[in-house]
Amino acid sequence: MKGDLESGQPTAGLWRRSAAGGRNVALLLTATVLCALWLIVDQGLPSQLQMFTSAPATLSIDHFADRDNTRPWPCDYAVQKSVRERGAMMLHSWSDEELIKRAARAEDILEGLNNSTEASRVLLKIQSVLRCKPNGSQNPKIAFMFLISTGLPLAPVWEKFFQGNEDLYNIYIHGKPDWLRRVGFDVGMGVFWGRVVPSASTQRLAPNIVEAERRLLANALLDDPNNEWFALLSESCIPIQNFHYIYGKMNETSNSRIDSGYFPHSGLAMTRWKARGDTAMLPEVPFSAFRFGSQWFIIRRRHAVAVIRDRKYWPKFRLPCRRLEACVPDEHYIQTLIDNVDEGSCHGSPTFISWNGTTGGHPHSFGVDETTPHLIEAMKTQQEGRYFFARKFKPEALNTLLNMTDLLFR
Ligand SMILES: *[C@@H]1O[C@H](CO)[C@@H](O)[C@H](O)[C@H]1NC(C)=O
Ligand SMILES: *[C@@H]1O[C@H](CO)[C@@H](O)[C@H](O)[C@H]1NC(C)=O
Ligand SMILES: *[C@@H]1O[C@H](CO)[C@@H](O)[C@H](O)[C@H]1NC(C)=O
Ligand SMILES: *[C@@H]1O[C@H](CO)[C@@H](O)[C@H](O)[C@H]1NC(C)=O
Ligand SMILES: *[C@@H]1O[C@H](CO)[C@@H](O)[C@H](O)[C@H]1NC(C)=O
Ligand SMILES: CC(=O)N[C@H]1CO[C@H](CO)[C@@H](O)[C@@H]1O
Repeated sequence: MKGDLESGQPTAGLWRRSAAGGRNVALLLTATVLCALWLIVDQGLPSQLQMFTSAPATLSIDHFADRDNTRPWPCDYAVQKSVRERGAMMLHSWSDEELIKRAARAEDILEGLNNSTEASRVLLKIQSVLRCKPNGSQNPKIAFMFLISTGLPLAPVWEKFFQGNEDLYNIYIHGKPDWLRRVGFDVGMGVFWGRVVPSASTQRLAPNIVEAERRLLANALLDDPNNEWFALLSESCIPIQNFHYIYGKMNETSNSRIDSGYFPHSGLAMTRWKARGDTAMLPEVPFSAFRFGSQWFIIRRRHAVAVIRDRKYWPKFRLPCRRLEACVPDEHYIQTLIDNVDEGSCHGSPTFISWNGTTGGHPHSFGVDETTPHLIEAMKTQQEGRYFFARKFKPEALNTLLNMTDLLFR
């Protein structure tokens, strides 16, 4: 299934049970609970729920369309639950450009930058979505954004991590469209069920990895105005601190946690900067503005918003490379953007990675035998507990890790 990205059209599809057999056929439907509710309210209830059981190729929904200004917008917990149970999330078929434009516009309204009459109506809707969140919780939340290829083998570790913190987080998953359609997620995936955002193919080292990151950020921004922190994670990643430790650490500063180094004398940094052409990054991104760091971050809402509002840096970082492996935009783009718009706010990656004895640019992957209490303890206490997450762990390490959750989440 090529062409999702090339055509600029995110996949439309639907998670549903196959009529023929017990197996789940996963088709990806693009929806936010937010948009789904808007759609439902705009078009009447409850017959429109049928929409979630068939798989239209495209849906034309105007996020801000308001066909009946006078109708109150009910906070109907049952409707929300029903939408979730069907696994539908992110019900939209917008191009990336449209998605990002809408997320930026919604943010303008939330921040009071747009106070037109139309905007105040939209704000009322956003606020009633807020009240629609489980029992009206207004807590700041962490958006856990999983950038995966073919599954979440360590999901049971995450389930334990999330347990008891339902009001304090949201989950978003970006996967390989082919795989999602073929296998996908099942209700058995617990908290991960129904959390997939419209996804498109990605290749290692290519700009489309960053497109996936921007897509995750835009969906998470739109989905819940209470999302205050945005963590990017991979399928081989585990949490190595308990939920409250991470929440508390993020809540006590206004900074983001992302690697953003400046290496004025590094040949590699210079090679990467020049990889699109000797002067291709000029004038927007002089070498002195160019930053280098790990892809894995947890950033504040204002920084996530800076990414989707950005029109200065992304057009440069998405330029084609002279050689595919030369640019690595996921190690430069967000790092450069945040450090330039908000200097000194980056404070290093939250994710422990081991480069011990590795080749080919892949970090070390811990197997069963290496996954010992000693290793976990060393990761947890490294640099006074600065790491929240660790990668990479092999799927086989799952049971060993589950056996150690007391230590992991001490
Ligand atoms: C809308 O915002 C502008 C600029 O911030 C301000 O000048 C104007 O008074 C505002 N209008 C209303 C109705 O609040
Ligand atoms: C303000 O928000 C409304 C509703 O989303 C939108 O139609 C309008 O274009 C926005 N105005 C500006 C100046 O962005
Ligand atoms: C987050 O920080 C605010 C302000 O410092 C504080 O009032 C609040 O209790 C903190 N929340 C949590 C869950 O720690
Ligand atoms: C790195 O690998 C070497 C050899 O395999 C091993 O002796 C050493 O303990 C490892 N270091 C870390 C930090 O894992
Ligand atoms: C789990 O821990 C118990 C007791 O410490 C041990 O006997 C068992 O082998 C462990 N299982 C795995 C899969 O590590
Ligand atoms: C924790 C809690 O109070 N949950 C309640 C939230 O609201 C729904 C719907 O009203 C209840 O069913 C839950 O028990």
